[in-house]
Amino acid sequence: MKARLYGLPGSHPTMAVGAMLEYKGIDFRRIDLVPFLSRVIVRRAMGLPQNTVPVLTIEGRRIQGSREISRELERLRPEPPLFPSDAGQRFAVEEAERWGEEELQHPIRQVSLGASVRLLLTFQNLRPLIEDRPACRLARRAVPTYAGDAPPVFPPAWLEPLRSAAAAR
Ligand SMILES: N[C@@H](CCC(=O)N[C@@H](CS)C(=O)NCC(=O)O)C(=O)O
Repeated sequence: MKARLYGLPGSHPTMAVGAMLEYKGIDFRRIDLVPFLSRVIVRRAMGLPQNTVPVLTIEGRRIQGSREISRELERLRPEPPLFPSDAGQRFAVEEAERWGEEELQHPIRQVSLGASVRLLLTFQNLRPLIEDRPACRLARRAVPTYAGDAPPVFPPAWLEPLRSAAAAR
């Protein structure tokens, strides 16, 4: 059984799906999409209902979302199990998974200030406009290396306000 895991650099739900695949012993290749372009690829080219990753292709199917993927993996390869067989325990695990996805996942994106700003620094378009700011120095100290280097994909009009602010500093 072979799989392809589409993600984004730094995506924690994609990391979680990678861990599920490793736990199940399923061979997979991880493909990191370019941020923002990923939305078009996932929605338009792959024809999926949401514009987000993780997306897994496996056994001729395309599955989107970490919780949907965990269930499909359990169906395709029951052993070793991701969910307990006891109904009460399974309910508790599913509830923990729901909480992690619905309530914890997004606030972590917001509170991890150093990591978020460090992610911003992986955009070639943005880097020269922001890297002299104290928040970026903090981000580089907190996260010295960060996987990913996004090519210049932003329309010039989006960058203009940042350019003017940088020139005024
Ligand atoms: N809640 C979803 C994750 C959805 C999500 O927000 N994915 C992010 C990456 S961690 C994404 O694709 N962001 C791209 C964008 O919003 O453009 C899950 O657990 O599968």
